[in-house]
Amino acid sequence: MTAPTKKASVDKAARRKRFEDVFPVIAEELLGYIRGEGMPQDAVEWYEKNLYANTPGGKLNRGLSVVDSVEILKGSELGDEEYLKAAILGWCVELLQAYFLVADDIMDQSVTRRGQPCWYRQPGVGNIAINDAFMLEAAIYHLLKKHFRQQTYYVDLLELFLETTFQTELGQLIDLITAPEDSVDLNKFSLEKHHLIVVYKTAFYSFYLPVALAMRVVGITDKAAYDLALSILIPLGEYFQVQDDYLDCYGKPEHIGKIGTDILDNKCSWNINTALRYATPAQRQILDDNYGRKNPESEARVKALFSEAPISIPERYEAYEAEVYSKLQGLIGKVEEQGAGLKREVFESFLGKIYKRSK
Ligand code: GPP
Ligand code: MG
Ligand code: MG
Ligand code: MG
Repeated sequence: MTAPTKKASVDKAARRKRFEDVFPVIAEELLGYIRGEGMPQDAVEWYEKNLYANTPGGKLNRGLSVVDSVEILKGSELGDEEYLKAAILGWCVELLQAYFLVADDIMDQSVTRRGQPCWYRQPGVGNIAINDAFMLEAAIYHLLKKHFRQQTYYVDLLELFLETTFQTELGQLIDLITAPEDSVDLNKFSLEKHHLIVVYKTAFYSFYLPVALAMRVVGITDKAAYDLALSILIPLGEYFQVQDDYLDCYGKPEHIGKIGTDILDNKCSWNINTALRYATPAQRQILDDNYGRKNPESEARVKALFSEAPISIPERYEAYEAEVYSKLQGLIGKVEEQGAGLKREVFESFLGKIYKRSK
């Protein structure tokens, strides 16, 4: 992949801006609705703060991918009305993400998100964040009904959101129960377990959902096309979550906007599974004694060990990234010959958004 040209990065900023400009329209619809229900002013203001603090402000890869995929699959620029429809669906994916992150940060006891204190840690929020997460999710179905009720594919959109939500919750469940806070047992971890966790907790909603929504919008109904999309987007999503796991330890908080908690939280992450595979018996003992312990000294000991030979996480990550990139290129290269009406650019565009990311 070559470095983006100046024009490409200007285009990228303009695309992002156009998408971001739709958010206030959506927020106003939601706020107008609750005002119309006679909700008091402080409730309207609370929902407004919740929506703005948690929905925009991220990388927007998922939301932008809906718009980009609709455009690529249609093969022409979108008119204003078509653009708005695609962008609303994109924002629905971002609302789903906001809902998950608000809840995930409570469950993971995280400290910061997107460079700010996590929502549940903001003054006066606390446990109300649980209800706020539900209200971010509810926004999705309100918007879908308002804007897509008349479309023949309305039920398909509903099913996509509902099914991927269930899949993500299953992933979150196995993520959490594989990482009990009070009993660390590294024998419970494996790269196979990790694969299952990340496919369910991340890949379906972050990768398959945006593309499948776009496919519905442009009228693709053939099941084979959805299966083909899934066969590429699931490994792409797995790669993305491996990056997330790696950056939890090796990313800079000022880049990733959050402080990693995976070691303290006893998470079945890519780093620990890779470390377990290559650790010497002495290193394994250090991991057994320090991983998942709620103190900064143990966390620092594990972090240091991750970089030591023969564990060497940074080198192994670099090798993994090169290998998975060429495997994904191979899969993407064969998309059009399958004759399912898909275009390889949909997947190239998504891969381009995440390849070698540092945030
Ligand atoms: C990412 O895990 C997965 C999610 C955010 C899905 C959460 C699902 C729910 C049903 C709440 P992560 O904890 O590694 O993400 P991060 O590193 O961003 O905290
Ligand atoms: Mg989590
Ligand atoms: Mg988390
Ligand atoms: Mg993480």
